[in-house]
Amino acid sequence: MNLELLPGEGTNALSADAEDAAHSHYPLAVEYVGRVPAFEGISMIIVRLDDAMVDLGDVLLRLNLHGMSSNRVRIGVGHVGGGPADDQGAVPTPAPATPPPTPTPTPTPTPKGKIYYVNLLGSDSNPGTRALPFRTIQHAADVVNPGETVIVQDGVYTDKDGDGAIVRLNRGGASGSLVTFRSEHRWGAKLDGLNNSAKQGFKFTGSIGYVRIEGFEIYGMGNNLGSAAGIELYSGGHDSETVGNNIHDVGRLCTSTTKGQDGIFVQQNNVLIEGNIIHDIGRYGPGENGCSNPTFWEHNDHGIYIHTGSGYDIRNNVFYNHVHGWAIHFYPDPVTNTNVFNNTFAFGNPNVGGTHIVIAAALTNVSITNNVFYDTASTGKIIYLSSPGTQTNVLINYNLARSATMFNTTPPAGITQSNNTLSTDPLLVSPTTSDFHLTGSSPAKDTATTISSITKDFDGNTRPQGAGYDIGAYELPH
Ligand SMILES: [Ca+2]
Ligand SMILES: [Ca+2]
Repeated sequence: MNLELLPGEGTNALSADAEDAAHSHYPLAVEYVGRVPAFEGISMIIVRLDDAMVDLGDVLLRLNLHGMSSNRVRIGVGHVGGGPADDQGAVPTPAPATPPPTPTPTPTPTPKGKIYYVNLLGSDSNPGTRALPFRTIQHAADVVNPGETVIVQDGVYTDKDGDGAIVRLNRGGASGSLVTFRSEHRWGAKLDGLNNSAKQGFKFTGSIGYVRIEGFEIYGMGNNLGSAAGIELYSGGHDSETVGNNIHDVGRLCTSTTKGQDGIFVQQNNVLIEGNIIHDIGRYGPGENGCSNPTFWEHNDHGIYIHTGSGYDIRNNVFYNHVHGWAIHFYPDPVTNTNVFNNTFAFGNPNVGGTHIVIAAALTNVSITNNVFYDTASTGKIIYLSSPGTQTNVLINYNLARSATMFNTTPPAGITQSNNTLSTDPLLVSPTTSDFHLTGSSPAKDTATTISSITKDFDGNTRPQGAGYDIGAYELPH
């Protein structure tokens, strides 16, 4: 078809749907868009038919881009015939004089195996199809197998069985066959802890791993007497991925527990944390919402609490308002082989010198690179060193910060700083309203060091654009 995408747009700019004879509508995933070689201005699109579309006969299919829709085309699914009447004015598509060659698209990873659906109007005695979905994510978690996907449809999900976790993950995937839990629409499926009734949103158990958690809004967890987390990888969770989630308002209560209230708690190896937004974590301070005499409110609750482990890849995340702890907390045991790449941090902890990251553990082979640190003034620090122990091959480079000073104290040997730009406003769109995109004149534009493994930004736009990679979670233009 003939279409024009704006710079940076891809499949995310397109949507498709189909209608069957019963006038049921099916949203279709657009999996590929690309140019047809040798045919100027003609693009090819691949859409995935919905799982529920079994032997429907004819359906009418259309594509939508920039608020416009194509004419609908008739295709047969399972068999030819039947289907809704043609749209008014429809004419048969003439065969092209020269059939275009069939291009070979870039393969898109597709879910292997079965897809289950969860919907607030479903039932856990259903088979979990789109037509007959489950009611609880927990039930899906109790039956899912390696390589299978759970699609959670829009709505607010709570801890129905009252065991403290909204979803207790008992069954994992395997190498090359992740179990995937995905919100059908980004942040449309919400895990609500109901004002600190639940302690965890997703809680890994046993020694399972290889699970991907994608696109959820997770909030409201808290624990007056112990720890709480939006996603907890304490027991289990190795080789897992948390991608594109909005995790906020965890531990918003008055407590004196020593235990952390965290966005993500992790002590498992090989974990990808990408494209999440994590904000407003932690307990009330004195006088906040009537809270009197809390303890540990200055620095116990964190965006990502890394207890120990190896192989963390923390990239393209946005952190803000971590004022009762740090956006990233390395404590207490060793962490190795970890990258903190292209994140945006805003509003460091005013109780600990305005810092965003604490290093209170021995780190080996850790890079903190291409991050934006935004604060309202240049007086705060960026990284807090608290009895950090032996540091080995820790590289802090190509970061851009409003602050004038990287550390609260002289860093130990083993920490190398290079090419950081301090005392420089990153010129974000509107930090006070939580819009941390870059403005066109931002000094973050095109000044990152190239990390070619990072091909997208927080919004899913392709990196790089323009003359080079941008620092922080966002690439211009947006
Ligand atoms: Ca539960
Ligand atoms: Ca750029």
